[in-house]
Amino acid sequence: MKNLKKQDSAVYKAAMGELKRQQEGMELIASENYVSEAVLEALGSVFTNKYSEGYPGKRYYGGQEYTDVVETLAIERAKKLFGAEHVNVQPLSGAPANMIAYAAVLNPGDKVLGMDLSHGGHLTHGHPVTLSAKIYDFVRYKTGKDGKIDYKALEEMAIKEKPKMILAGFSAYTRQLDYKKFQKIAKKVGAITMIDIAHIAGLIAGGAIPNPVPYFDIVTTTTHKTLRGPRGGMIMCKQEFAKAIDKSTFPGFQGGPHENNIAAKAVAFGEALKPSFKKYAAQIIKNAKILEIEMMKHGFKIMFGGTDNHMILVDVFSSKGVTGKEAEKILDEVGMTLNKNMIPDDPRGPMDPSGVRIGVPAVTTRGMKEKEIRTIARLINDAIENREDKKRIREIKKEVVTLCKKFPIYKNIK
Ligand code: DSN
Repeated sequence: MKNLKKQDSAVYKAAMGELKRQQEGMELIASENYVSEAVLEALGSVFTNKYSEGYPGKRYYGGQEYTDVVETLAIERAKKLFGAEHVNVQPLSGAPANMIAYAAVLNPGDKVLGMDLSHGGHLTHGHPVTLSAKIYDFVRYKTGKDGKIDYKALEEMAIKEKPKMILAGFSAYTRQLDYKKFQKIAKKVGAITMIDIAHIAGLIAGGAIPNPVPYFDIVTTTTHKTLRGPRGGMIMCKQEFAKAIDKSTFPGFQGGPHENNIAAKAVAFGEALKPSFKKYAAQIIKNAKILEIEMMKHGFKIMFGGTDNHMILVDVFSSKGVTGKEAEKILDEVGMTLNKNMIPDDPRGPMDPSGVRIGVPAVTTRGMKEKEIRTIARLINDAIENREDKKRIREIKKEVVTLCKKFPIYKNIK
């Protein structure tokens, strides 16, 4: 960053601070990851200067010979990764991708059956504080006593409510979804199927969990979580929805796509097509399972009966008498970053809930495996149990930094 350093020391200093934080900190936020330096270079490329409203071959402005190349590459690589019939790589992120998808097939007032937020769903799946909830009528399904989605209740609800869309997907649910059941229930009531795979896209691309794309009409995702690409969104769909999705993206919601971001998506998808990404995705699953087992050994209550993906949801309040907010803060102090999270039907509020969500995609990118995950579980437990002991907290922080330095990232950035 030599030009930045010379020209704008304030921004340079902040960027270097963030770099150090990422290098020396243990990133356990389930939705975060470290992109490759090639992805960073594409993001910082001159594509950021270009307006390219429209789609490859059908743009509104001239000078598109290279934007068409990168956007087509991103589309073709995504099609290959997910076996999708149609792909739109222009959505700026996950929340806009979901709004674009709803608007493509729904009318104001239409009913959508989506997952309850405290049971692992997502804000953009119709939480009352969002615009989508003001436009569409969301009704919610939940998990059952065994921690898994209660598909029987979901079916009964679908029959009663007759939604225009059944929406699958989550940001904190940890079990494998039964794609066929969603498809069967939707067929029974004549609903469109949509799934938001933002969290699990990389696991699907790497073949570590089953691919929902054949079973759903519309599939939205972000590209920056397990998929390890730049911050952005994407929509895949069956051919019959292609026109509606493209029109809803542009000109419906967005103007000029961010082609630097699309170039970086193409690079990330190229990486995900390599055999090494399969190994990465498989290791994420192994690491999350070990984390679940180790955390249980340390006396933590794991929600949903365990994990089949990249994260666990832990009820720290009933396990250790510490709230999610307090746990997040104490772990921040030792350099372990995660987020407080509601547990199903949480008796506490969203700003200070009972749980924390812990994900392993970022530490797995660093190369951490089973042995390090055991250490991570021990350090989390140590920090929470010794939260009043300032000396012990300082020692844990040192251990965290030492472990992170053994698995360096971004060695060439300065
Ligand atoms: N903020 C992302 C997450 O943490 O799940 C998605 O909204």
